Amino acid sequence: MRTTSLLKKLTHHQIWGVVAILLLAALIDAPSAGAGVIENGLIGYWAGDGNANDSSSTHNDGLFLGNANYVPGVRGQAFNLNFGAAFVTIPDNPLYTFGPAVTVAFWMYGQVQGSVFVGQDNGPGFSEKWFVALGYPSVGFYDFHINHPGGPPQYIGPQVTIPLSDGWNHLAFVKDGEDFLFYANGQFDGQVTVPGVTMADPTANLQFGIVEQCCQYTGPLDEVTIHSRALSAEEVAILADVPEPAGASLFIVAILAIIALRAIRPSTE
Ligand SMILES: [Ca+2]
Ligand SMILES: [Ca+2]
Repeated sequence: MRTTSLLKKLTHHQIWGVVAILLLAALIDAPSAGAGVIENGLIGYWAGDGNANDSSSTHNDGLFLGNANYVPGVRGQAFNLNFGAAFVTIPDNPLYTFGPAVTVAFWMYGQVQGSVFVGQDNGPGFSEKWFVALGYPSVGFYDFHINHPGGPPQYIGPQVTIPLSDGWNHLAFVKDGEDFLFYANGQFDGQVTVPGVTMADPTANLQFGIVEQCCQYTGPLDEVTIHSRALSAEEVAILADVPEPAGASLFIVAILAIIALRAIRPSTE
């Protein structure tokens, strides 16, 4: 065979050269541990990989209650909030007393409406609360809801114009002072300015999938991140970057290996 005859022609040095190039190629191609994560300002990161642990430096671990189970996610596993009473609950933390800026982002599934994904809610009516939602209370709109005792409740968000897929979608809700910016699948999808708005600081647990027994999101949720600053459009795009499938990585390594072998093929003398 051609490959066998080629290998016979290689010297020890050349074989070790090939090994070194293959290792280097694998190293370059391997996703880094922080792929898809922005560390700067990260105060909460729930990856949903078989537990409700917080992988950020805050380490504010939560609990997945009810009929909790996990399904394949965008990265590793995802929380499956699909069983009616299943939701994630995380103790309040001083770091959730946000300053003027905050970014809440996550992967959700399908084109759902009327769903609350992430929030803290002290109770009904004009209680202290905040949450991020889609299609609630208005179908087809984003909602960054903020409420302080005495109200009025603020439902902040433009119309969704970027079509969501039937599969995984990445959403990011950014508060940058009085400006609220909304992103779908890494793309900017509108902005609303609310003069004088201040972020709510509830004492209630942070929850995924439900607030006040209302507006439940009944689907998979993955890679929930909270940053204590406004992420840029470029950073949101990194969060929304879908990891390369392993097959594609192996393909790239194989191509590099073939190139390497051809490059050091001994000249016929
Ligand atoms: Ca995950
Ligand atoms: Ca609080």
